[in-house]
Amino acid sequence: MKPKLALLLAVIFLSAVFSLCVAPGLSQAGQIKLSYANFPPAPTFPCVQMERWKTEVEKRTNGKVLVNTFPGGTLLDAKNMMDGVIAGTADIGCLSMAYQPGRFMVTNATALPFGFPNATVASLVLWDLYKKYMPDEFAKVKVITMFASAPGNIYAKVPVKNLEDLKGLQLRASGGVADLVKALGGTAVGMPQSETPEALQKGVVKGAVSSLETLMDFKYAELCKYVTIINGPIYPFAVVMNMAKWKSLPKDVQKVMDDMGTEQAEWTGKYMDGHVDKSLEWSKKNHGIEITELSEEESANWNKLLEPITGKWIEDAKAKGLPAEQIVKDIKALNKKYAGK
Ligand code: DTR
Repeated sequence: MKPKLALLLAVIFLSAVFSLCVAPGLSQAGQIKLSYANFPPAPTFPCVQMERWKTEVEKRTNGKVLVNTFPGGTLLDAKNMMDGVIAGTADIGCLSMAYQPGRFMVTNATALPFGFPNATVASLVLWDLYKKYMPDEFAKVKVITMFASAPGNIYAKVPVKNLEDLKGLQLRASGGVADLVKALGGTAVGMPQSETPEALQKGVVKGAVSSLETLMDFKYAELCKYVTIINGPIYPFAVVMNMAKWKSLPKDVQKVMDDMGTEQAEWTGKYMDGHVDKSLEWSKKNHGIEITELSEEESANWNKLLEPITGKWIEDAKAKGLPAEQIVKDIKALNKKYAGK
């Protein structure tokens, strides 16, 4: 064999051996890979918090854990998130409890009209509530963290300045927010956030009630020029991990994740609150949205209509054997505690 050819063959052989044995060893020896599914598009806040968690976990475990993220419903979508994680289709998943209000009764109590001032406070309240009650509906998974959207407000293709404007108006809303729309005389159309852009485009709904960062992140401000500030209910979210996967993790990795629960809830709330402000600026500047603040009198009328909602939830929750009044009391007390900080 010619020396040049022999050298070439040796190089090919050695690089094959390196890539088969050594290279994977460098990046993968003992490395734990976790898949993390999310339902809305990558730039939206549930996915931004997912990327932040991924980065922090990878850093704090010194690369022992690698998290592969799947935004935009590419692995699991909004409605099969919980069951998909239980089944192990994804190791981790982020879900909005409002899309299955009967299933997540305790944590969805945070979507009653409590008047949370912002997402940071609501997220900390939700996380504490979960830790106190550890509700059965999460028994099959490990809960990594919880967080909330900012308070929901109305945005629509038509102005909503009073209850008359709201009568029969089709607004996209789920869970506790849907109860609010119904109580005010509007027509609530339930669907995940990820299906809302098409529904607005096609005119299936005339607007929606959700946190206002969506005006920018989903470009709703292009279609919905009218915003009515009601400081309505939040949407609660949970990040859950397949239980068998959790149990298979080394103790030091579990500790990193457990230590991040509260921090991640607060980080997400703060990110969300800052993002709402940016979104409003962007929407005013680029799409000339009109913002309506209700008069005190109008506001009082609206609030009266909302009063029965909590009573009805208490009845339903009691029928399911839950300490409903105590849960409501706890949420109010926690709201005070964190809002006062
Ligand atoms: N579950 C929610 C809350 C929400 C607010 N912003 C976003 C962005 C992406 C997904 C969900 C959300 C809702 O359905 O409105």
